[in-house]
Amino acid sequence: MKLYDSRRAPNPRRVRWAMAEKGIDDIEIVQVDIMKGEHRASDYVARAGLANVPALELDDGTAITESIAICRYLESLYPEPNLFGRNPREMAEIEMWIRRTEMMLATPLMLSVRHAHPALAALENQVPEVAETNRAAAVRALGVFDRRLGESAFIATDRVTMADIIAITGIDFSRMIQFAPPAEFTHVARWVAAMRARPAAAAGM
Ligand SMILES: N[C@@H](CCC(=O)N[C@@H](CS)C(=O)NCC(=O)O)C(=O)O
Repeated sequence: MKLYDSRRAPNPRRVRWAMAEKGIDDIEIVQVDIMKGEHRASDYVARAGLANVPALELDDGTAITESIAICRYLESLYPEPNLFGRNPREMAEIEMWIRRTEMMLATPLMLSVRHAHPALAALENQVPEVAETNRAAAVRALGVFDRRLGESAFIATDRVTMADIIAITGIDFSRMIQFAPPAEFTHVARWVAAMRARPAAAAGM
């Protein structure tokens, strides 16, 4: 298998983080420089199916190009430590928090960076209002996560799951625009520190 990766991008980092949690070190990593437009080259798009990273190319040539789908595939090959749930209830709860972290937090943070950071004008037709609206949406979402983290060690349950990886990689990416969760969200602050202290946090920094 080959993982098409881009070091500074947040979505490939989700996969590297999940691989690090699971101790997976036998996948070839191929760097794709999105700032140079390598992901838009016709041979890459033909392989991956989309001008996006990450992409996991299987030995039979199949490409999986969504970060969460890649992580699910890896979980089926390397079930422990478990990131997606071990029984129906856990699987549903983790899926709920995966969707919330992606839609309420990671996507707004990604849009606020893409529409505000000067370097990303190469990839995005930047609209300042989009950056501001999404930054405010991310702050509102952090209020929801703060309440949740007041009652749970990690976002979905009492251990790290894919939901935590999605959230922290989004938050870390937003440091590019000097974004930080507001200090009033003390439970988020405790969880951010715990996530950043994990050995897997080194994946992609
Ligand atoms: N939903 C996809 C998103 C993939 C994505 O947007 N990747 C970014 C890098 S983090 C990308 O390839 N951007 C290229 C571009 O915007 O041209 C996933 O989770 O894998």
